[in-house]
Amino acid sequence: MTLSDNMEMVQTDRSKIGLDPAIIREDFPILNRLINDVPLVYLDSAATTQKPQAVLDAIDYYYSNSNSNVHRGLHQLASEATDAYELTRKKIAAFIGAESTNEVIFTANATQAFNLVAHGWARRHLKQGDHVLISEMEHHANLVPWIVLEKELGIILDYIPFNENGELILDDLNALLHEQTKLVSVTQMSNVFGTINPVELIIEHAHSVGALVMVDGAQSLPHMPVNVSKLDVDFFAFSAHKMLGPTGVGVLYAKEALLESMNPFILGGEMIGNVGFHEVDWAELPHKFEAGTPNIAGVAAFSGALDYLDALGMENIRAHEVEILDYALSEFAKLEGYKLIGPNSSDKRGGALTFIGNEMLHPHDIAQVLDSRGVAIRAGHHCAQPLHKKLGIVASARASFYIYTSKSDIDKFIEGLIQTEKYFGL
Ligand code: C6P
Repeated sequence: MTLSDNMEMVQTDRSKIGLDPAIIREDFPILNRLINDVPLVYLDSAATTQKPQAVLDAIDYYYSNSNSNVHRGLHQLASEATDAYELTRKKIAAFIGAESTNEVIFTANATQAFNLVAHGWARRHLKQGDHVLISEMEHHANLVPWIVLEKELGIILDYIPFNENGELILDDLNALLHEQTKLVSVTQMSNVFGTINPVELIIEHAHSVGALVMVDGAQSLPHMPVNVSKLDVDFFAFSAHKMLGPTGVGVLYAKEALLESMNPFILGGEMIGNVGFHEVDWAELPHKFEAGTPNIAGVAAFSGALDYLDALGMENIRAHEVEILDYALSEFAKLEGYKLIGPNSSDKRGGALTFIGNEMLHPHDIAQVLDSRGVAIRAGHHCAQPLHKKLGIVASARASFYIYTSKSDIDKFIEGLIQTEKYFGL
């Protein structure tokens, strides 16, 4: 049996699971852990999701049976490793609705995908005075590369503002978009507010002035159906580790013609066509953008994650998270000492509940008390400092959900928040 066969087997097994968190949890060994002598309640899936046994097995299977380098060797192991690597590319193309596997570029993470566009596309095609439009709620991955280009290339960075509910203010979109706007780059789901942004509308408006659009799918793709061809998006970035896959694997989707027009970002082996002592040309797509030995085991194992998500169905995943979020929002609303950040209804929000306590209670303190009760949440600026600065705070606390999150997890989280206030005498 080859690694590819093993992946097909994984798919068959996963098709039986249904979307019952109690059953799903059985596939995630780490969820059996005790933290501080109590069962782990993992509410930090927006940072990274836990991995099902299928993905753990795939990593083990790859190293135990097919470990080799890709696209290089002529021996059996090299061809198995290459097949597994390329099979994942095919599955990703189908999962996101790309027209061709040439449009799926493996990177180390979503962050590297943004850097690839900033270096490979923007440095080649933008000049001083061109505008790039992003939003005030962007993660640093979709912010820092543009700030650097503003300083180095003289581009002008404009911002779509957000309102008091953490929603984008799109009334002035037509004024923000003009002939000098060459790129719009926005998140489909905020990692802080959880807001689901109307990227379809933004794409339509941006294209009408000739601007390209990059969408940050790091938080959206794991939680809802996305089809890049239907969206007509030009660039789309995401990370495998936020959707059951291993760390160290990300993807840049881009339309093929754009990739053809871009400079490679990382230079070296595998991405070349011909090299002389003083000249070089590039390999065909997608290899032009994949220099050096990639994370083969991670890519191969990501296949198992995609199968798992496919078997559950992305519509069902979204429906489950809406149910969990509705329950969490209604329980949270009964608490007096905490304030929700972002939209308060699940039709505008993904599976993340972000909040602050009163001024006596730092988000780090909340996270620490919850941790002592086995509840893992994230506290900090979540790599979105400008967003927090606009809110006049330095940090917030965030509980984020996924397919294995149950209402009983939410009960323990809410009980933890009540106990936190008692602990600090509030
Ligand atoms: N957000 C969070 O806890 P990387 O680190 O490259 O895999 O993903 C970057 C990234 C880009 N965009 C959005 C919207 C994100 O949420 C993230 C990662 C994590 O919110 C870690 S800061």
